[in-house]
Amino acid sequence: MNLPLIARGKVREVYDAGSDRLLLVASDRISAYDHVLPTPIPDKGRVLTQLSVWWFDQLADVLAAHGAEHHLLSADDVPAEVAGRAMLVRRLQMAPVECVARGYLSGSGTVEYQRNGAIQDVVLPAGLVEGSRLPEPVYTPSTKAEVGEHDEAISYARTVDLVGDEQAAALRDLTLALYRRGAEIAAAAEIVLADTKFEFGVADGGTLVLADEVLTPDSSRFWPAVTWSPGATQPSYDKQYVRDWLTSSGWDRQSPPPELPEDVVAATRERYVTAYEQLTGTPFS
Ligand code: Q0Q
Repeated sequence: MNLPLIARGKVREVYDAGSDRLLLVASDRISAYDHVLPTPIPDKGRVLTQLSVWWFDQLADVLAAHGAEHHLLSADDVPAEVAGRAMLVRRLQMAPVECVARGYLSGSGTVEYQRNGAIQDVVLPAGLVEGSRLPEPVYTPSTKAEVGEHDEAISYARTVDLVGDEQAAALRDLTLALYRRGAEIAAAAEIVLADTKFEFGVADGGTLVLADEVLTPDSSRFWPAVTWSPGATQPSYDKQYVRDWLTSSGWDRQSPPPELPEDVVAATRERYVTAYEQLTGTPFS
């Protein structure tokens, strides 16, 4: 593709598409335990791109109710070599805040809760365990780390320092509203949307614009509802086969990761396709 590369993440790239547009391209790469694995998952890029496209439509009324927009221009008008796995989007001034909403206690959130009885500046009731559903979804912003680094949790007050009172409140309120709608739709598809990360840009005049990928298994924790059981680490809807095989392979999580066996690749591809079909109610093609 002869577009200038602007940024390359673990599993995605951003290209300059000219006249204030970008091309977001999702690869078939998969990451686990902070490593990009050498074995691609066929169609992962297409499934996650088509899922974002579907979510932009599903969330349009929530965005409108908050005077916000989204950045998608087209998922069809893209170069043939990335057909189905690229989005032509509006180039935005990105807000310097990763907008995370959590509906369940997990990962770093659980560690922090066990230490402080709170997640960032939100005090939580006693007795919660790994996987517990939170009484209300919690907004836990972080700063954008350099590529390859981990995002750093920040307080709501810090977001006010970064973007001002009004935009900080708008980011929080919109993040929670979008998460609630997403969690509601996911629940109907027997998927627990445990948490998610949104990125927003700002259009001329200060309008918030939902950007990046949206409510995918790469930007969110998806758990199968049928196995949800607080008190232990929940199985990942999409990555559990990969994680379990990597653990069984004896990989030390430091050296370059091993190739995945075909059956793990096929089962993982099936998880992505099934998530798409369960959520959207339409066959993936
Ligand atoms: C923008 N990214 C993400 C990224 C590496 C994606 C820049 N509409 C936009 C967007 C979007 N989306 C971005 N910048 C300006 N306008 C998004 C984090 C990073 C690979 C893929 N980077």
